[in-house]
Amino acid sequence: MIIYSCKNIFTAKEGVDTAIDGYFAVEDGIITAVGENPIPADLKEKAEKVEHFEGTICPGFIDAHTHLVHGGARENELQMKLAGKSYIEIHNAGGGINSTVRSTRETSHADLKKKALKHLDTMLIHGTTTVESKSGYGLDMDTEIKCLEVNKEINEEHPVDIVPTYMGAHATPPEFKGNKDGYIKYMIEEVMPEVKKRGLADFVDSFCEDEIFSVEETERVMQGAKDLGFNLKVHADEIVPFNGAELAAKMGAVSAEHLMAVSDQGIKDMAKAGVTAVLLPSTSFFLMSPIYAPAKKMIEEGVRVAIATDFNPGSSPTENLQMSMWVACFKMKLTPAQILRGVTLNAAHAVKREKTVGSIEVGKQADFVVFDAKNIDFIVYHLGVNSVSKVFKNGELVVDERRVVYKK
Ligand code: IZC
Ligand code: ZN
Repeated sequence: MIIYSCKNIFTAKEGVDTAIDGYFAVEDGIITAVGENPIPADLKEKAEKVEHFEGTICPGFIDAHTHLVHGGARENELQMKLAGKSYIEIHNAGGGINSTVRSTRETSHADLKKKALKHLDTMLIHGTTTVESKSGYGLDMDTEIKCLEVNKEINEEHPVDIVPTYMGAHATPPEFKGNKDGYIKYMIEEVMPEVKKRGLADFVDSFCEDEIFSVEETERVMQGAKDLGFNLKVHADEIVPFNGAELAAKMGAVSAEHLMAVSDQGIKDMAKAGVTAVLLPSTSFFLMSPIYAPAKKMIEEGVRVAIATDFNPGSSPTENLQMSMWVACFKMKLTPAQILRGVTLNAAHAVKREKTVGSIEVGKQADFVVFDAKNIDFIVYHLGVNSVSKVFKNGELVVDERRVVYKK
């Protein structure tokens, strides 16, 4: 058993919004004791060693919304964006999601895996120890399965834990052009049962948005997923108000994500149904939008709010969750404690892993990050640099001085 002590430990325990001057014990990768300093003498006696850290310790970050596995990149869209083209205009012109679908279909399993592992290392050195990863750039059976198999393999081979999500309802693929109903039927009757049979996804997500999937179409996808026993997520009210949050509440989704254009009724419904809001401030920033999800209002109304990167090649090409944290502070005006809760315990709820990760509490995985920061405010205040000094995953040191040190 090893005891770690630090003057500033943000445990993320429900209801505790300040850091403690404390310690925690780790045995076989699990947290077995947590408390305020001084360390009790009887516990200290049993420890192999006591390690003291300067700086600030937080639970490992959980990035609850990413499109990790994809081929290619879309930097070619930057000039179009600068010339004033909107996300949907680029999408309708054959760019956007469909351009990444083309590159993902063309990329081999081995190359997709190599690329995803590289992104995961970048996430890890910025403090992320659990990642939700959506498919949705294959759309056909073979490519969706290929991407989900990559998720499964990287989960086994890389220290970061992957929470896999099937997101066939991300766009309608070219082979179903003009036949969205046919595509929905294909997903429900063919792809989802195969994904379920192979145990390749915990969640099913859908892009409920004007010109993508209507509320009625999304509901059909969600119902199909629910009938097969999947947990639900939904991309809701990202670009225009669309009653996506209301749908999430009605369908009993675990989370509704984006919510830049959420309605007052949607917020109320989410609070009542216990739907976690996963907000993606770096996406507003990258889309050059002045609109950010009303995070403060949601918190006031009793909605659990998580913050994630939305890592994807089109609307948020960053693996760095600290980027989303800065924007959450300076654009959404969330406090450092609200933001840290949003990337730890609340994010754990968004992926249904709240029993095992997301806080420094007895019984949870010893996933934690040591920041080169004198308090929690400093983590969010120190802009544009990586404040992570060390990362521990299941009690093992995996990042030291901003470099990965786990055995590959
Ligand atoms: O590739 O544009 N919003 N899906 C929904 C995305 C953004 C990813 C993309
Ligand atoms: Zn997304």
